[in-house]
Amino acid sequence: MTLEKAKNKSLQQKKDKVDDSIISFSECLRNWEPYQKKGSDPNEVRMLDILECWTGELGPAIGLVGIPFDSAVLGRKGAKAGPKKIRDSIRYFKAYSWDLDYWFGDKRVYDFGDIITEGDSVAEAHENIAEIIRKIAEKGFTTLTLGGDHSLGYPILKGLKNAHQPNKIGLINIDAHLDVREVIDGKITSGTPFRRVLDNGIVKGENFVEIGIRDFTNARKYRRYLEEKGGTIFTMNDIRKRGMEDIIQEAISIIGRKTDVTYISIDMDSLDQIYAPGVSAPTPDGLTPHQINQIIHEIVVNTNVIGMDIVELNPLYDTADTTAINAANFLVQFVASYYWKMDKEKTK
Ligand SMILES: [Mn+2]
Repeated sequence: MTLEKAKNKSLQQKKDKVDDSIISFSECLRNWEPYQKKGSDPNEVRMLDILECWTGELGPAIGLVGIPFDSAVLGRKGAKAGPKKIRDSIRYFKAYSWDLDYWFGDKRVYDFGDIITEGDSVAEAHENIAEIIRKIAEKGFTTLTLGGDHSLGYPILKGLKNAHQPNKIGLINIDAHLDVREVIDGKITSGTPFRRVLDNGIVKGENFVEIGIRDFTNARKYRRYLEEKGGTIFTMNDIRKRGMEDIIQEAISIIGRKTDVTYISIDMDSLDQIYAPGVSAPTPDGLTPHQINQIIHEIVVNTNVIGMDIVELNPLYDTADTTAINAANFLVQFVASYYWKMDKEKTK
C-alpha cells in the first residue's frame, strides 16, 4: 500500500467511526458529572442538571461539543485544555435567568463529547471536524462548540454551511484580532480562519461583522483586505464613541440583511485582559463580560442562530479560573437566550 493510500484508509476509518456514533463516546468526558448530584436543594435547578450526554436524541436543541485542539495556535499553547475547563466551570451557574425572569430547568443541552483529532495535520483535522459538525447539525442541533484555538472557525463554519445548504450565513466574530491572515507556505494558523471562510465562499464579506477589534494589534494589510471584501469592523473605539447598543443593532441588520441563518464566534481575547488572563494572546482595552452577554442575547433573539463557538481559553495562564468562568457564563447566556426565544415563539 502506498503511503497516500494508507493515509486515505486511516482517514476513511476515522470517518466510519464518526458515522457510527458521531464521536467516540469514551470521549464524552462527562467531567461535569461529579458535580451533578441532585437533591442538595430541591428548589434549585442548576445548569449542570440540564446537561446530558448525547445518546441519539434529535434536535431542535443545543448540542455541546468540545474540540481540544491547539495545533494551529499563534500565541501561547494550551487552549486544548479549554473544553474540559469550561465544562468544569458550568457548575457555578443556575438554569434561571434573573434578567429575563426565565427558568429553563426543563430544557436539555446534549453533550456530544470531544472531537479527538490527534496525529492529523491541521488541514486533515479540519476536514474531520467539519464532517462531524455537519452531522451534528443535520440531526437538528444548534451547535455550541468549545475550543481549542481559533483556527477552528473555518471547519465549524464549513460543516454548518454543508448542513444548512443552500442557506446563506451571516457571521459575527467577537475578537481583538481580525483573524484574516494569509495562509503562507500552507501554514494554517489560529490567525487565518476568517480569510479561509471568506475566500472559500462560506460567508460573503458583506455578511461578516467583527466586534472588539483593538488598536496596535492588527496589520494594515489585513484591514484593507477585509474592507475590500465588504466586511464591517467595529473597534473598541467605535464602541466607546457610539455605545454598544447602537453597534449591536447595526451588526444585527448587517448579518441578518441578506442571509437566512447566523453564527457567532467568541474569541476569549475579545475580553479585556483583566477579565481574561487565560487566553493565547492577551490584549488590553477590551470588552466587558456584560457587553459580550449583551451581544449574544441580542443576536440569538433577533436572528436565526445555527451555532456559536467559544475559543482560545488557555487554562495554563488563567488565574482563579477567571477566564474559564467567563467562558462558561457565555455558554449559559447562549443556552438561556436560545430556549427563551424558542419558548416565546411557541406561545405566539
Ligand atoms: Mn481570534
